[in-house]
Amino acid sequence: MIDEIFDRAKKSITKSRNLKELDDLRVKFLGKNGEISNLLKNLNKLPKTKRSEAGKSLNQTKIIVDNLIKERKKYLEKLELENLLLKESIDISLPGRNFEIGGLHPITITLNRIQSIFEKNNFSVEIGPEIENDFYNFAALNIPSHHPARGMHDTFYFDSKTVLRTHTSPVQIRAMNNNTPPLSIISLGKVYRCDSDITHTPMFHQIEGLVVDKNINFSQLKGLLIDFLRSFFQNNNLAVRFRPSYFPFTEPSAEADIECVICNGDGCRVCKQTGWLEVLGCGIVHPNVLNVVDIDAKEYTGLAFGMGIERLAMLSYGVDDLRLFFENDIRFLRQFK
Ligand code: 2U9
Repeated sequence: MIDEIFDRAKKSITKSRNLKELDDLRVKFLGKNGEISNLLKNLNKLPKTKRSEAGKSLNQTKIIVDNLIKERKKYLEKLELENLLLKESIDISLPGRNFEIGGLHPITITLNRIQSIFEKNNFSVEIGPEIENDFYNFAALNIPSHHPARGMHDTFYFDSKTVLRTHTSPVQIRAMNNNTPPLSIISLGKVYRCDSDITHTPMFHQIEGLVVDKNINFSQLKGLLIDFLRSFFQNNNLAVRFRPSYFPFTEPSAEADIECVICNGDGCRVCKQTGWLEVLGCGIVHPNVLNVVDIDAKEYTGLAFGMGIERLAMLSYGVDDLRLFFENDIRFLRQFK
């Protein structure tokens, strides 16, 4: 009987295919109610003379079956680990999953392009704080309180003296305070105005330039700006015209138009059938502004200009809706890579 059990146990242990099957066999043969354990329990039913020998042989069989199970367990564990490793292995020779490389925002690209054109002409870049005080944002720029020109700038106030800068001009005041002329600088960055509709956003980007030197005049300012506009719009024959204008910080002041880059001056929706597009403002720095920074306005002249980056980006890329720059729809941005 014990031999028959042993044979069956051995065969089924050798045939077991996984740890679960093997454990079932352990319970079947060696468990509390297993076949071998039951025989051991029933030893007392044998005649006394046979009990000892049968007990010995049963115990030996039990040990052998236990060892067979342990060996098989080791083997099956190894097999299961190998299968797992095989299943989890990755083919490192497969090509990687593509990921999209980001690009610069069109406003950043435009800022960088403008900056590099001015840097080639020996302008250096100044940056300054976006939170300004009344003095730097207004008073130093010939815009005292209650001056009607304050109405030109819809200002975000923190308190009666602290504002979000409405232009980058305060940066140039600081630069004149910290340097002695001659100087050629540009300031660029974010500016804020409390204004929001289809053509205005509460935050936009500006670039302003300032040249302070002796014996310079409006002709040089015009030449500088015409060269810049032709370089930026990549057209050496681009027509540019200057119209008189008013800014509190420059006198005389002008605005510059270029021939419409959409219709080449023929008249279209973008240029409102005029053939011209306004692109910047400029002028000779007002003597009051030079006086504030202790520069003698009789000896020195300041040439100043300013432009909105979003407008230049729209015209150079043919974008007809300002809001596209702020929505950051990836399908729009992807086109500028
Ligand atoms: C100092 C003195 C003078 C900067 C200037 C403009 C004219 C101008 C506008 C263009 C479009 C602002 O972004 S916009 O709305 N700017 O028209 N800016 S002259 O004049 C200065 C700057 C600093 C010390």
